[in-house]
Amino acid sequence: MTVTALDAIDIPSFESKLAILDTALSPGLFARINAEVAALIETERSYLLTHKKGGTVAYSTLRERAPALVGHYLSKDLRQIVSRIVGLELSPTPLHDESSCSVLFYEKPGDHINWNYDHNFYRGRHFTVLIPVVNRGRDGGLSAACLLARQRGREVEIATPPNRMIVFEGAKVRHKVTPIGEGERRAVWSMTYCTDPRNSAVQGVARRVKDTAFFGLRSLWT
Ligand SMILES: O=C(O)CCC(=O)C(=O)O
Repeated sequence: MTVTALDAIDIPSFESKLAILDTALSPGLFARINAEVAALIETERSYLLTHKKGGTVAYSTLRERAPALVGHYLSKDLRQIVSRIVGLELSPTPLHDESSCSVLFYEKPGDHINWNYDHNFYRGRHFTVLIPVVNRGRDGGLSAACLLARQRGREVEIATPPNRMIVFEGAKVRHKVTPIGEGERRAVWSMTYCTDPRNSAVQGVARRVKDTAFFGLRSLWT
């Protein structure tokens, strides 16, 4: 078993459409994934004015360069854990969706993501899973970047130390990431799962337009 064993997990409540597991992966698997992320030097920096500043490595690149990470996204182990947390049977989202499995890099001062929902381009309900891989401040602690979520009319701060797992329904939970500071680095592995990953023609076009903004023109023909 590469993840924390399902039986050993105290399944957190998903009542607020957001749940946290303190340890996502076994130490051995986390070390392999950490090494793959460290090797992803060519990040694709995207600047979406007022929305996002930071780099994103797309699913198609990860499939070539991060086999442990992609293998784990597609594994039964992880899918079962996330399904148990949300209380629904989930599948990975399709290979042609660049957001299905990606790594977000925050590496220059000011890199951040503004308040957003993760739009759902599928027939079923759609869930986001985050596993922070790197989160390093200048003093050896965590970076200044905070993941904030709107919960019951309040902003809740969610700590993102490496190897935590945050599961939320991104289309319903508004969230943002505050800027990192000078000399800091944060890398977050982001995945999506869905109860029904089919989409209509209109949803397919909307997904391509979104991927083009985040991942570049190649998304138009994937
Ligand atoms: O970097 C993070 O903590 C996740 C950010 C994210 O998924 C988002 O804001 O849409």
